[in-house]
Amino acid sequence: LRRRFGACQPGKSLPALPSLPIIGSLLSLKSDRPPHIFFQELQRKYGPTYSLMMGSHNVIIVNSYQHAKEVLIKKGKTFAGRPRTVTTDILTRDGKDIAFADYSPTWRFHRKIVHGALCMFGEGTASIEKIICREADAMCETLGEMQSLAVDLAPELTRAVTNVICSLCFSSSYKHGDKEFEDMLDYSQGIVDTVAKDSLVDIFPWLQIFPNKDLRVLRDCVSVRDMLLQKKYEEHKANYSDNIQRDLLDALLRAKRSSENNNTNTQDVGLTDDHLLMTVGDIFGAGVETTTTVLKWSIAYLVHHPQVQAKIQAELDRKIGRERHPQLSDRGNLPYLEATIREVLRIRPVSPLLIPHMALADTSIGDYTVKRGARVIINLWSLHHDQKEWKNPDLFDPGRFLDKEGETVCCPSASYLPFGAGIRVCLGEALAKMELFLFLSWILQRFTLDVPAGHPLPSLEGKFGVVLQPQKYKVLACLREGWEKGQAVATED
Ligand code: HEM
Ligand code: PLO
Repeated sequence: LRRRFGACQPGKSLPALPSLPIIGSLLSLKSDRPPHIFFQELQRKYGPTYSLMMGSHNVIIVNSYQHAKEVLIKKGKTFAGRPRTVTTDILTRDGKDIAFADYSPTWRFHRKIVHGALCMFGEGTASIEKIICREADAMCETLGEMQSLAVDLAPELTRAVTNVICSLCFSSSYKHGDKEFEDMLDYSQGIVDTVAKDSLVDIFPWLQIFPNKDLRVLRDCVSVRDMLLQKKYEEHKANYSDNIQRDLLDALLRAKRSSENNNTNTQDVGLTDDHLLMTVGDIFGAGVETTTTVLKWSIAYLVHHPQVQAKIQAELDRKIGRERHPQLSDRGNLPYLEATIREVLRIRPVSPLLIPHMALADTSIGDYTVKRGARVIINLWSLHHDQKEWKNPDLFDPGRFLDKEGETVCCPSASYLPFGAGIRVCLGEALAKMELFLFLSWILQRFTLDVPAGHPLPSLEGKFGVVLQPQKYKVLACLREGWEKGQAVATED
């Protein structure tokens, strides 16, 4: 019968970790190592793709780029689902956002609106460049005031990045010392520390009935965040006009109003207040935490590798000089800086396990059978540290992303997906790349970053969570020699 209907051969079963009823493979998963490194090590015993049980859920771990691309690109639609978990449900009012929402018409619709709104500000349009440069300028001013002091740059980097996304989402920004900004820093760190860490409640939802400190912190932080989002939403509703679209929230409001006017059932596409709030919440949260994290990693690596910093500065001096500030159109002219950003995204991926995917139908990965409902974790850490693909993968070497002459940026391996790929690819890739380029070029044109005397070098060990964050560290930002005299003139609006 199978032959007659041309059905494919039944596939092989995936190598599997031992598993017990109820607890699944929990006993084999006990490790002091963070999950991305532990999953990478398990390859030695089970091969690059294997399965395990988290409670009653079948989870497939993919450690090779061949299988990763099959999941994300070739069979992208089949694997576009997202599993629901206790913690992400708390964050997103049961999956009413984009990143943690399952594949559905509502998800597609919201993704499309946000994509359209981000393109409106996107590359090529002057507005986004102006916004980022305004923040870069303010940040450099503040760094100048902190000269020769050992400082944690994180709050200033976060404020600059937050103001960019705040301008895009809400047309607002924060001043130094703003109380709302301080509250935002606190709740966001609380969320990063507790959400989607594959903690026990996500594996065994029934554990919610017991008091759980992490879950309490998460609920408290989410409620502070929701109040802030609600406030922005009310302000926008009060000042809304069909004729002007100021920002992303206006774009969402316009879509909601136009479907109401056309008598479409707004519930069908999920244009409820909850969906709108959770969608901006996603973009705001992703916009702040990811880019800030990469800037922190970049500075940590630059302090470890002063020769890389000097090479970027030489390139900046040669191609831009000191009479003007870097701008987006310089991007193609600064290959060493571009290669450094790529190398930071390789060696410390923001999202080392991406966000879990879920099979929406019975399918396969390579020769292996995969059942509908299986969760698939792409271990980006393994892809980016694969010995077969990268020479000395643990070495920080921007040169690996340059051709022999050192003039053109290239990608030496296909095992590189810092933003994911396929229909769930990152929505903010273009924005993040513009920000990283502009912030780093502005800082390095003017300052040299160093370890303060008596302080240790920044730790390069990441803190695993929904984003892989560096630990806190202090640096010295010293104005470069001669900068005071040859200071770039502020660009006219
Ligand atoms: C998803 C990386 C910045 C918005 C993702 C994913 C990765 C990623 C790996 C998951 C893909 C998957 O599950 O297959 C990064 C990196 C960034 C960055 C490395 C910075 C360097 C941003 C920014 C925004 C953003 C600035 C917002 C403007 C999103 C959204 C999703 C996402 C909404 C969910 C997409 C979906 O599930 O359909 N990102 N991201 N990201 N990112 Fe980013
Ligand atoms: C960061 C903390 C915020 O308070 C809420 C938030 C929303 C969207 C999340 C983001 C957090 C972390 C990074 C995520 C992003 C969606 C896509 C992005 C997971 C939890 C990545 C890198 O995949």
